[in-house]
Amino acid sequence: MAQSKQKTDREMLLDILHFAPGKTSAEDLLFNYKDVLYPSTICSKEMFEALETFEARDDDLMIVTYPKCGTNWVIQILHEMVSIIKNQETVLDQPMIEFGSPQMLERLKEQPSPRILSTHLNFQMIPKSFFEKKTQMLIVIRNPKDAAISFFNFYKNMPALPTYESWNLFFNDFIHGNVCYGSYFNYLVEWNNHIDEGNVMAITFEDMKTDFLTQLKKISEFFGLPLTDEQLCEVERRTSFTSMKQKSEDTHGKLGDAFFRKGQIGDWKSLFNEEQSKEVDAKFQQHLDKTKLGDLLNYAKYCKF
Ligand code: PPS
Repeated sequence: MAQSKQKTDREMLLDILHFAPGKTSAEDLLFNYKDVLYPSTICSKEMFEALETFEARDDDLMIVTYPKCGTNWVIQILHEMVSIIKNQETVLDQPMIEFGSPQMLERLKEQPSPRILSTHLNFQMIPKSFFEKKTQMLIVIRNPKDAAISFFNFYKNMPALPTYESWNLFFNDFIHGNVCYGSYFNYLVEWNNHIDEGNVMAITFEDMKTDFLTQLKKISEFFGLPLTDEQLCEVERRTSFTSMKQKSEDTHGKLGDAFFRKGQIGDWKSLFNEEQSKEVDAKFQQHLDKTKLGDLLNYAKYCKF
């Protein structure tokens, strides 16, 4: 009898997210760790404690993002770059480092280099060994208004997250940091304080959308993945939104449409009212205006009605 293929840790976690017991209460689906909310189906205190002694490598390729800012896009880009360089298909088999059980971290130790790792954890929660080893870390940021809209839709379409009855209710939690992984603004402020330490580079979702090849070149140089212009064009083709959405059932199973929704800049204008827009403007002004990450976001261009 044909044996069914054993699922990877990543596939098992996608199943957990998809088959979560439906839209139960926020209390069931989220838990609080050090004053930040996390999805309880895939994150745990046990895992966060195990992560404190996680052993990073100096040749890991690490992606750090606040949710909904382009994580899966950049993961795919790095997979394509590494598979072109190694001249072999690489499999998307690695969940975010904070998902699942400590046994998954044990299995990660066996993975050959370069490991493509990612996390939504805030700066304080990132295992110290990444800084000790001077691992290259790429932070991908996106304007807060589109990130909020993307997050709202993700909550709606993800069985493992509570559903909000309205955008207004979600907005209220987003602006106060009462969503998974906490405050968008705290996340960026903390990283902004450390952006010049260690081997960190920041890029934006918006620059990737508007000047993709230049960003691909920056990413390949940052991670020391030398690619010809022709190979970069191949990566560009394989990681366009259309191409990734088409492959999403293979890469993300039944949750493909939840992860690859619209992939646009400016969708926030469809749901934000003027008052909400001004509230985000004020937060930006208070926390990020004239900071390195704030400047990189080009707020005036992407966040004004
Ligand atoms: S998650 O769940 O936090 O890991 O989500 P994340 O992958 O960080 O972000 C999801 C948003 O990124 C969009 N996306 C893309 N946009 C353009 N091109 C490509 N290739 C691409 N891949 C993913 C995805 O559609 C989500 O944004 P929205 O606005 O919801 O469409």
